[in-house]
Amino acid sequence: MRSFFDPRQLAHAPSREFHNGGWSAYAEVPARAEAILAAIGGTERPADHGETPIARVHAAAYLDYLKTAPARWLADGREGDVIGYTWPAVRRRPLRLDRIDALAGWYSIDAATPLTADSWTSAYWSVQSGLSALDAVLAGDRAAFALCRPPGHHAGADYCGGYCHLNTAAIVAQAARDGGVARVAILDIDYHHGNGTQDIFWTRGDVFYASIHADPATDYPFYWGHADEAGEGEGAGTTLNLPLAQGTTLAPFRAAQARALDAIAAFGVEIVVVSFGADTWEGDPISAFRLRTPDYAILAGDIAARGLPCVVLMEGGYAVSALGANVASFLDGF
Ligand code: SP5
Ligand code: ZN
Repeated sequence: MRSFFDPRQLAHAPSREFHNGGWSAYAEVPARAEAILAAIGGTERPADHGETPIARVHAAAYLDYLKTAPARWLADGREGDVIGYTWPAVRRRPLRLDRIDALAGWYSIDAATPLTADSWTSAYWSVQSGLSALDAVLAGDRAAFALCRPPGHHAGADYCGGYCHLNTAAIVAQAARDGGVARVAILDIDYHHGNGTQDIFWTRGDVFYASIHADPATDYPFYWGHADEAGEGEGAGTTLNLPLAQGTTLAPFRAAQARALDAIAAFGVEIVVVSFGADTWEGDPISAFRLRTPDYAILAGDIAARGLPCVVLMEGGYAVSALGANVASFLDGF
């Protein structure tokens, strides 16, 4: 399977994140990508598709914020990484302020996604890796892998969150649509609900979003991913949320994935974008499912057996010591 990665994806390295009432070391570290690279062998450098496919999904003002906020933060006398501390509960009115703290809250959903001067560059190349994997699949490959880092599925059209800045799964799905693919599905099997992806396609009838994740009653991102969220308008019925309890093992996860794949098959798609997180592993430091390393090959085999071309994108997975083996197991399963 062809795999894509650009070394510029390593540059983004915030020092810390704020969650559960205190500071922790940032979990989404560059060493994650290095561990995956060591386990899967060679990757190719992605082609540069420019900003046009990114701007098909993300708001221009948000892209400008990602590029300029770190310098503005320092110019305004702050230290370290850009991080918000106050958020508009509902964004009813347009943003009318130009203060960096207001921007940081406006364009984020949490305090666990700090921006550094390198965040834009790393996120940009993470997207390019995803788009190059799509190119391989559009050219006829059955599956291709993008070692996306930073990840993407928590990022919405105009906000970052959950270690994500640009939503590569959404950008790849939109690029497939723009390339003539009539119907696309996104299968999200990261431990966390992909609230950003869901939000981007919430009212869209051409992109199906199915997610298996920890019940938002117990896990981030809390406000999204409940079983009754199914899309609205033209998107009514094109979102499928399958939350599972902490402690979930292979059998119930596999059954939920079969349900998601049945729904995707019924929708009649030509391409599946897989948002793959290895934070479902039993030893993940911030998660609580109990999948084992060989389980990933079984889950990937079930996906491949459906016979649909797959663009596999890396999302989460924070146990660096096991991450390479877990990703290799998943890719071997194809
Ligand atoms: C892409 C992805 O996997 N993003 C995950 C973002 C999760 N951020 C919030 C982490 C909250 C961790 N709570 C840990 C409890 C450990 N006992
Ligand atoms: Zn996750």
